[in-house]
Amino acid sequence: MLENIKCVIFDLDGVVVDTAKYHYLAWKRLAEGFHISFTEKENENFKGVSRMACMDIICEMGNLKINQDLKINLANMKNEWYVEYINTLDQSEMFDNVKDFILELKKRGIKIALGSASKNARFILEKLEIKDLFDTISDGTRVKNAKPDPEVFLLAASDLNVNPENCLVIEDAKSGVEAAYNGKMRAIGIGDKDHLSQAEIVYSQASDMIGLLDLIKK
Ligand code: B16
Ligand code: MG
Repeated sequence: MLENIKCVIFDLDGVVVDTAKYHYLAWKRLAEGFHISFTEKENENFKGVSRMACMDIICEMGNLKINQDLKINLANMKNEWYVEYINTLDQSEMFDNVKDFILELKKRGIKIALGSASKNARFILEKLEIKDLFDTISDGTRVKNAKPDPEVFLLAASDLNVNPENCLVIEDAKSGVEAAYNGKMRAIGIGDKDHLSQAEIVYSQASDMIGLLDLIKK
């Protein structure tokens, strides 16, 4: 049983929508411009990781010695491509059951928050036409410290005046699960059981989170 849950905090990429494939295409385009091979395997390390931290990984992979200004320009370029790719995003790309799950939680009086590293989170929620379902949006535009630092989740809890121990985080990234625990919150994982072994429950697919309705108690 998941008792005393007053707020559910959703990660975005990998939990609400599969934007990872678009991040992948944009990073791949940048990496291959520097003759760095970039496959879905490398992309796994980019999930839940902030844009500039991803840029640092690209530099390490290609042994690129470039200054901070150029790094920022390249990360901006990647973002322009990414935004171009997600420009046609719509509700059909949301994971199944997520909207119904949110609606049912709201009916039960449980607060809904977003806790995402992305600076494009609001744009994506607007595209998916679900922005208004969120009681607060804590994202990469509002925090300094990347997951596993709990800042993004603690900010959501403080926006809603809910104690961290009454928050349940749903995350697809290991660093996100760690961030939840670092913030004294509870955590559910979406993805690979071995990779997310710290989480209280791990569902292999986002659509399975609907099963939490039988377990969550306010
Ligand atoms: P942006 P999440 C994360 O979203 C993505 O998983 C990660 O791949 C991306 O680099 C990061 O957002 C920053 O995104 O470039 O749009 O600011 O999983 O925390 O919702
Ligand atoms: Mg994620």
